[in-house]
Amino acid sequence: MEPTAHDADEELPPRALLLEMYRHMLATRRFEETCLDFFRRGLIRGYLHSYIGQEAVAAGAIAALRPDDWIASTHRGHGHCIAKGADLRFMMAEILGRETGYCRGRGGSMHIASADLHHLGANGIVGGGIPLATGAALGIRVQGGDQVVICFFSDGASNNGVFPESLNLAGLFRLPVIFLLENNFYAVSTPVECSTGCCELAGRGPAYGVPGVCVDGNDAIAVWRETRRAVRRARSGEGPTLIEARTFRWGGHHANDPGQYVDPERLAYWKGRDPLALLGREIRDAAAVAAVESRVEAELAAAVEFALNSPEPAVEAFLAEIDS
Ligand SMILES: Cc1ncc(C[n+]2csc(CCOP(=O)(O)OP(=O)(O)O)c2C)c(N)n1
Repeated sequence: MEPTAHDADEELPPRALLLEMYRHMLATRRFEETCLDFFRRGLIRGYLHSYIGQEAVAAGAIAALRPDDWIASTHRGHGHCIAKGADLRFMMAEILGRETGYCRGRGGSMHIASADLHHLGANGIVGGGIPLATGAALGIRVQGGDQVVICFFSDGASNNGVFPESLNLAGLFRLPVIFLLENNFYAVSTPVECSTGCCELAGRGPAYGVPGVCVDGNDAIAVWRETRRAVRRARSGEGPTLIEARTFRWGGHHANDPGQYVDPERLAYWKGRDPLALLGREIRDAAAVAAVESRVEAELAAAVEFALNSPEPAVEAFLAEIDS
């Protein structure tokens, strides 16, 4: 199955939405660059998985949602969180382990969640969000709501047993969930062709009564268009869709992994298809793009200042929580 790109004859997102998608993608890129720098300076504890290169998937998909729709995310989840409208100050504080963070510094990079944002959470367990999102979709159905859930996960997670189990239930009950498989072609250092006998991952959906589509994951407009179609389907009671968005990680698996196993030519090909540059070209308005850039820089600077000046959780409070 060849991934679809958007074509010039098709309806574009409204201009304000295009700019919002661009803002979320640029904020993610700059946020991730800052986090990598902080990690190397020893300011971030634990792991850090960068979303650089994949920004168009989160921004394009979430642009098709209403604010009261839900998402479930992964260990590589900063882009999803930003596109869902997160405040960079509380995100940065969380990642730096500060009391002012989304989860009061207890979660860190891999565990940001916010009920206010309708974000079910990033997840350190590969595939962990898939049954969670399916359950949330069942909850919406039982309560008679019309929200939908997007579940982000990647190629490695799609080999976990919870994936077919969840697709089976979602297909059977026609649940309002969109399985958004970000195929970045690697699970840590294992290329997708070494972990499955069939690399056409979108093709796994129809076996469970779930339509599967494959989209160019570096083309934010194409991702928005396919997700909007899937959202309409889910909201009208027709059930789930599996979207395989093909994209690429621009670095190793995490901040400490130089990614030397990745073929440099392949990486160069994907860097030549920078999702930000592709969307920037569509906007064709240098002044509007410059305004977005200034806003992102200002918000990021404010986030860094806020986080660095925030307190770490007090040891006594932390121990009291464990005891209670
Ligand atoms: C259930 C489980 N198994 C293994 C791991 C260790 N692990 C962390 S990330 C990762 C690779 C995940 O690959 P993929 O789902 O393709 O996501 P990507 O890192 O490419 O975004 C693995 C195996 C884990 N965290 N959870």
